[in-house]
Amino acid sequence: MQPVILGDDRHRSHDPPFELNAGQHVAPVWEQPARIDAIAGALRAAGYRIAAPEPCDDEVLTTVHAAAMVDFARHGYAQWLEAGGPEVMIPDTFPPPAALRHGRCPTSPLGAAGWWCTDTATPIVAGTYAAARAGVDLAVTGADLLVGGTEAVYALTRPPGHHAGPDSYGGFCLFNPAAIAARRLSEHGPVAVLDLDVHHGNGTQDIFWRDGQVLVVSLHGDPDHLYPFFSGRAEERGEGPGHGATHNLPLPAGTADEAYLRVLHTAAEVIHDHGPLAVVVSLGFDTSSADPIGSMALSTDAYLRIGRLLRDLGRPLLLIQEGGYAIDRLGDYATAVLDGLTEPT
Ligand code: SP5
Ligand code: ZN
Repeated sequence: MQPVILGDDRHRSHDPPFELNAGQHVAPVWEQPARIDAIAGALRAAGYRIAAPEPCDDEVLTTVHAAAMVDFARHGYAQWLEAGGPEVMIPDTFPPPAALRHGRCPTSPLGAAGWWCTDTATPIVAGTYAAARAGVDLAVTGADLLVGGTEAVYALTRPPGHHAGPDSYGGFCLFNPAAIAARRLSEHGPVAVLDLDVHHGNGTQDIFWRDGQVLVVSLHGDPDHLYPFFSGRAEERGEGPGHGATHNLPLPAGTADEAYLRVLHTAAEVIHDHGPLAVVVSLGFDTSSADPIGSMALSTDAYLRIGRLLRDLGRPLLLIQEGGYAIDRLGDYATAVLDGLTEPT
């Protein structure tokens, strides 16, 4: 299969000067424009052309995110500035569980960020909305290409998305392009999301928790040692009509190629049994041994083997870029996945 690559330079407008990790000022940030520029550069050098997305309507945002959260994403930063907030919007106050039961988003723009945001490592700056919105255009264009018969699309989204949920954002993510694409594809039949980022895709899990049409299968570092800490355990299986359509495969720190590929094969069987008309892959490269914030130890060869396994699923594929922070390695990983995908069987 010959994949279509989609990219959009608007990702560069999300360029925060620092983030807070464990209360510490961290600069440069992990999730930076050079990540996607590195991947795009390597793909061009390998002979791929990168196509622009079609703009999609704002309505797609509320197919997975609450309207009030979308409102906050669009206007919250300007209101924060007007209220005297600094150039980088990072909340310092978060609602405790009791407040979530009886509470609502405060009217203070300085308090609102803590209502929606789950951590201090996801700074919002003037260009964040535009970049995240461009990522949604990429994902929706990709979904529509699959519906039109394209076999494989790779969307170079940034910021990433799989930690953004129905009514929360965080983990470097504002909107969830993979979830938006999966929901759109699910109008046509069953869909699978395969989340390969090293961090559990808590946002995607929450979005499809009660949705039996969209299978969510995730391989990730065990949340007992890795972000997002509070979800991603094997006993989380979905609820109501979605019961059994969530599959978490947490892996120990140090997991390397053979163990990872073995578990990925079982994930492929689960996907096969669901009979999806398309598979959306949340593709993180933070599973690599070189990643500065991951917990696993995959080699470049593992990404080639992942590409072959995705090809062997035999379904239309939409790859959405998620994490991966070893910037000088990302181009090799991305080309390795595409090499595996395009290799003749
Ligand atoms: C999409 C994605 O990969 N999001 C990951 C969000 C992780 N946020 C927490 C970052 C904490 C980094 N801690 C660094 C420890 C280095 N030893
Ligand atoms: Zn990640």
